[in-house]
Amino acid sequence: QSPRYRLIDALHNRDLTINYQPVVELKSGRVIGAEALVRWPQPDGTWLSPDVFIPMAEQTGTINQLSAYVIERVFEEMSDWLRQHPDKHIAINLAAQDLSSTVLLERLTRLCAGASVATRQIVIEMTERSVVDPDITGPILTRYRQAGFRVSIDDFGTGYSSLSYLQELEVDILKIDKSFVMALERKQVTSHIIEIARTLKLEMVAEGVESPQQEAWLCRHGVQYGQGWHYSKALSAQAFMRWAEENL
Ligand code: G
Ligand code: G
Ligand code: MN
Ligand code: NA
Repeated sequence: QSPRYRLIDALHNRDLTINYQPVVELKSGRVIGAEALVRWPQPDGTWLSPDVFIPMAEQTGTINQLSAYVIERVFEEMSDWLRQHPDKHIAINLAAQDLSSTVLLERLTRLCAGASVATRQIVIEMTERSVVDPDITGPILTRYRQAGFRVSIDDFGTGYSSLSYLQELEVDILKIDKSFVMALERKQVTSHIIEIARTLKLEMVAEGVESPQQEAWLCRHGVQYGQGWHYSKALSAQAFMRWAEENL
C-alpha cells in the first residue's frame, strides 16, 4: 500500500493523535497556551514524525484532509479547556496549501462558534517557507485576522522573509526557530531577529528552550514567551491539562 493510502486510512480510522506542547510566559513560567503537534502511531509501537509525513501529505494532496482532521481533534479535546480558560490559546500548524482557500477558515469559524471558543484563542502557525506566494497567502491571512484568529510565523529566521514582506503580511506573532535558541553563540543573528520582531511590534515565542541559561538570555533580550523541554515536552491532551493546572 502506498504511503498516501496508508495516511488516508489512518485519517479515516482516526489513528493520528495530537500532542500539546505548553507555551509559557518566560518571566513567570505560567502557561499561556499550547502548540498542537500531530503524531502518527505505527503498528510496531513507534511514532512516525510529522517531519516525514507532512511533506508527503503536501506532495500527495492529502494535507487539507490532514489539517481538517487535526482541527477537529483539537476542538474535541480542548474546547472545554479553552472555554474554561478564555485567556489561553491553542496554536495549530497549517500548510501553504491550507491557505490557498478559505475552506479551513470557515470550518474553524464554525467550530469556534459551536464550542463558544473565542477566535482569538486559536493561533494559526505557518512556517515562513510556506508563504510561497504572498499575493495569495496575504489576503487569506488577512481574512483570518479579520475573523479574530491570530497568525504566527513559525521557524522564523530559516526562510527568506524580508522586513517589508513581513510588514505586508500583517502577522501577530513571530516564533524564533529552535536552531537560533540552541546556538545562542550566534547571538548576533538571534538579536537581529528579536530586533525585527520588536520593530514590527510582534509578540515573540522562542522555540526549543532547553536550559535556564537560554531562558535568562531570551528574557534579557525582551522575548516574552517560550516553549521547549526546559518547561515540558509535548503531552497528551489529558497530561497537558494537568500540567497547565499546576502552571496557571
Ligand atoms: O513535534 P515535532 O517536532 O515532531 O514536529 C515536527 C514538525 O512538524 C514541526 O515543524 C511542526 O511544525 C510540524 N507539525 C507538527 N504537527 C503539525 C500539523 O498538525 N500540521 C502541520 N502542517 N505541521 C505540523
Ligand atoms: O512547529 P515546529 O516545527 O517548531 O515543532 C516543534 C518541534 O520542536 C517539535 O518537533 C518538537 O518535538 C521539537 N521540540 C520541542 N521542544 C524542543 C526542545 O526544547 N528542544 C528540541 N531540540 N526540540 C524541541
Ligand atoms: Mn510550529
Ligand atoms: Na519550528
